[in-house]
Amino acid sequence: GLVRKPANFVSTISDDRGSELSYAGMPISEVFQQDIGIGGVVSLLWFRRLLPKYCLEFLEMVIMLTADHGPAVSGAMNTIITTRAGKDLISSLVSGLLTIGPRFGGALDDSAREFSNAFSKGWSPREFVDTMRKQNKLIPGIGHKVKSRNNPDLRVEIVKEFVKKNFPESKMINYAITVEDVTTSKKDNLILNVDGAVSCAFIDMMHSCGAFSDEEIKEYLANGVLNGLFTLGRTIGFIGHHLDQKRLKSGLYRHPWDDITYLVGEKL
Ligand code: Q5B
Repeated sequence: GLVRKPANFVSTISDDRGSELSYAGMPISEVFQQDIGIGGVVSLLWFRRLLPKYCLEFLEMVIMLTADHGPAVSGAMNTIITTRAGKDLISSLVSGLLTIGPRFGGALDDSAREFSNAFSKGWSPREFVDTMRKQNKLIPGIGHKVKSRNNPDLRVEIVKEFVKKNFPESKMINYAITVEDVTTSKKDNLILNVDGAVSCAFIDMMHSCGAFSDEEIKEYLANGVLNGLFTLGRTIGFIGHHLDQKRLKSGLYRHPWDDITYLVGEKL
């Protein structure tokens, strides 16, 4: 009889073979009939299930509020410089995306891990801060170059407000806020930043919505879903910066000599 050739790939999120494309089993026509939005599409393609409405709104809100933070941040700078060097959209975008990491925009996964670990061990905020200091580690999700207690990051306020209004549970973000009390008592800019607020709120969302087992939550976090969310949002802004520079017909950028300290040949 016929021997079926074993498949080289397994895929579980979408299917384009029939008359209608489907996302996690939901036909594309229904995606629009049910008006599930970008949050719903992320929910289907990343989690293979349609999460409750407030979760979809949360995902969409995060994409909206991480979309851009001006031209001065690392990633936008890289994109702008690459565009001005004459490169195409994809190259400029990728050059910006490659800056997303532990210090800029990509602290979400580490933040989720460290805050969850501290919370599950029952550490007081002070114990958490002291333990991290002893280990010579900065707390991911804490600190900002320009935002501070006196110049609060409104994006973080929006996240906190949303969680308070819509989530059945908010243990992790509440814990993070108490950690922020300890860190800002040392230095005004050691606030809970956008990476930290989103990551802790996201953990609260996953635990409280009833759609995930503890194992699944661990796996999604370990697999980088949170930095993925920031990357998804910020892609909108980086493309915007590329198009902006093209529109402005900006020429090649060269950094001014007087903004570089040259120690060439000097004893350092
Ligand atoms: N100290 C963000 O540093 C920054 C501490 C800390 C304990 C901390 C720093 C940091 C963790 C990574 C993180 C995401 C590099 C930031 C983002 C998106 C963005 C960006 C935008 C957007 C800022 C001065 C003193 C030292 C340090 C202590 C600093 N951070 N202690 N835990 N986390 N955070 N990244 O101001 O005693 O004087 O030696 O790495 O969460 O990327 O808008 O720009 O949307 O695009 O340069 O918002 O906090 O301070 O490193 O000179 O430290 O504070 O130990 O203490 P700064 P440093 P001491 S959101």
